[in-house]
Amino acid sequence: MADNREEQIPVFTSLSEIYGEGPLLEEAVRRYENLKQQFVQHYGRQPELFARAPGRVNLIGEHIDYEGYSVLPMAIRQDTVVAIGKREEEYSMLHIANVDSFEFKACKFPADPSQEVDRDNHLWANYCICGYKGVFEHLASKGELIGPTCGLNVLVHGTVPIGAGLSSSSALVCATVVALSSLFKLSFCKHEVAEFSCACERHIGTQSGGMDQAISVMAMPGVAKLIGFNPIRASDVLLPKSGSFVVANSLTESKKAVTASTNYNNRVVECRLAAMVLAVKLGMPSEEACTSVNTLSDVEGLCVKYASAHGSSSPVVAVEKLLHEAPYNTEEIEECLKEKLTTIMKKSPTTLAVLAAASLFKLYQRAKHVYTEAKRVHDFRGAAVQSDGEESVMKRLGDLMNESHASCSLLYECSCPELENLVGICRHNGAIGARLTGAGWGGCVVALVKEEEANSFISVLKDSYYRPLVQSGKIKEEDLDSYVFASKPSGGAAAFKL
Ligand code: NG1
Repeated sequence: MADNREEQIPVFTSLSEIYGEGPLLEEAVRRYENLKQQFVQHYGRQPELFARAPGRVNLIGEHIDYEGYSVLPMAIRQDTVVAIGKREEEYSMLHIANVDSFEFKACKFPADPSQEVDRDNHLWANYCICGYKGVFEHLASKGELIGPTCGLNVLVHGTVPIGAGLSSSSALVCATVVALSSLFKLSFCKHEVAEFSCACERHIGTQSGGMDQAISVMAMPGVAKLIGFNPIRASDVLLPKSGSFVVANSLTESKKAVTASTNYNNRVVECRLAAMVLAVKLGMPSEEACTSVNTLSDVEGLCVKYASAHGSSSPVVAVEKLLHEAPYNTEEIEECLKEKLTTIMKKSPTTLAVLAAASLFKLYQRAKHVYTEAKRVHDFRGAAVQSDGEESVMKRLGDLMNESHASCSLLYECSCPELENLVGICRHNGAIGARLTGAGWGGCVVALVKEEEANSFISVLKDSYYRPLVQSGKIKEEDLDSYVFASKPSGGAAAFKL
């Protein structure tokens, strides 16, 4: 199982290294040429280099990366490309523009890496500033500095759908980081880039796990990756040849950064509260629980020990016996922890925002999801490598995807009516398994289908989910291929000096 964590981010001189041959390469050549021309029009000179980072589809392992558990995504061919060059004038400014200048307006920022990311004014280019800060913060953490900053010209073109659970945000952060690293001639290993790209994306205000940045940087063509954390590592997972993963966009945008305190960060905080309460119930002094327990993986050992006394090896036993299903209110949790939640969390403004927005916390449900989903990831990987016939392997993978979806929907409550509808349509039309993918509350589903049925499956989805939206004028027929597509694992982030 190859682990490429020590490799450096590649710098290619030919697009074929990533885009292969044939129509995909031809499309890429046109796209990069257009990016170059627009860069010249915009900034009056050629870009010095390009960097690209792919989006991803997570096959299984949802909302568990920030709890320290392994996940199983693959990179998709849709990516974000950044063209970059140093400015010759106004060299204290970063100019950041997008080829899609209607949707994503051009922005200017000071070339000061210590600037704060403005969380109250959510701009698309804030993700570039996260990447910019990340490079300098990482260098500073290693005791290295790259001298005076310089002004930069940046032009972006992305094909990863926005707010669709395919990680357009991390593709932009990682592409920015790779572009800057190459421009400043910094040689970082893949795992370093994955770690600090994850840390710097948190400047946006979400308490992200590291899955998206890790797969964007460490992906290899043709394989999905089992990504582990602390430290980040990635091993290959070969998927059954007779299966195809189809991604379908529910077209409900999930605005993760804007809804963080009620959705994404809320779940991160609920998991932390569940972990602390479990720790105390399992005998840890409350003071220690409040200071040293952050994630459910921190208390898994205690839960497993408890389970073994009850004839099981599953941490879920502790959840079922020690937590109650009814939501907890703040007072009950504070009584258990013998401390005010606002005091425990005082150093984290994003957590305080969650506490201000919620009064009830579903500790039982969230913890049960995390522990069962963590196990499903390993079961999925185990099933994928089994040799007892592709049909039965695919059935097992599909069942695990369905179980994952049920858990996301019922226990983690990160689905929405459009995703439920789409998952139902997938299953009624031959999907062996189908589930929401990514953070949820909108975005995409991923369905496993037989390779030979993928095209007809996609046609049926177009007819049943998308065509009514075309007829009502909400979407255009010519965009359908970007909303529903079969995906093979693509390669990871790279720089190009063309
Ligand atoms: P998306 O789907 O890109 O919003 C988010 C997190 C992941 C992971 C998934 C849920 C970021 C950058 N990504 O992904 O780390 O927690 O949700 O599994 O926040």
